[in-house]
Amino acid sequence: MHIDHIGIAVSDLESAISTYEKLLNRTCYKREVVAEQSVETAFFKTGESKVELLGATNSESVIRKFISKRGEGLHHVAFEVNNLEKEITRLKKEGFTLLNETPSAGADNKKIVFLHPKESNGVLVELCQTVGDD
Ligand code: CMX
Repeated sequence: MHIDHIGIAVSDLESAISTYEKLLNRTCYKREVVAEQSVETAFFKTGESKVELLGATNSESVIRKFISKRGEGLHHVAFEVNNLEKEITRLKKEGFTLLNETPSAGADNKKIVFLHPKESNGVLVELCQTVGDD
């Protein structure tokens, strides 16, 4: 396992991309809408991990809700795993509640599940696996 990406909730994706291009001194290499999550993502490579900017695509988006409650900022940490199904079984045995037990489609060719932040010390945790890596 390693940190695949950190997700940062932003209210204006265009402006945040410009800020992070300056900050990281590199261009955003991919933008992708994840319709199922009502988010638009923008990715930056930072070594073996990535920074994922997250903008809301509609008023029902969890990103919109998050920003209105807590403001912009760190939204989640995503760990890449080798076998998502095995990890789901292991974590359930450990007493964690998965927000979705059936992996859903994430950005960047990943299948993903989330753990509620209340069960991981206030941090929303995403587990992801590259589709085709099983
Ligand atoms: N990090 C830390 N705490 C969070 C949080 C986050 N990202 N999102 C919500 N919370 C906190 C809230 O502040 C709130 O805390 P209090 O009870 O102390 O006020 C509590 O969790 C409940 O929050 P809520 O606003 O009532 O929101 P919900 O319970 O309706 O939803 C969550 C929270 C995590 C279940 C929901 O946002 C979710 O399903 N997230 C997973 C999906 C997601 O985030 N997708 C976007 C990423 C897309 C991608 O990377 O592909």
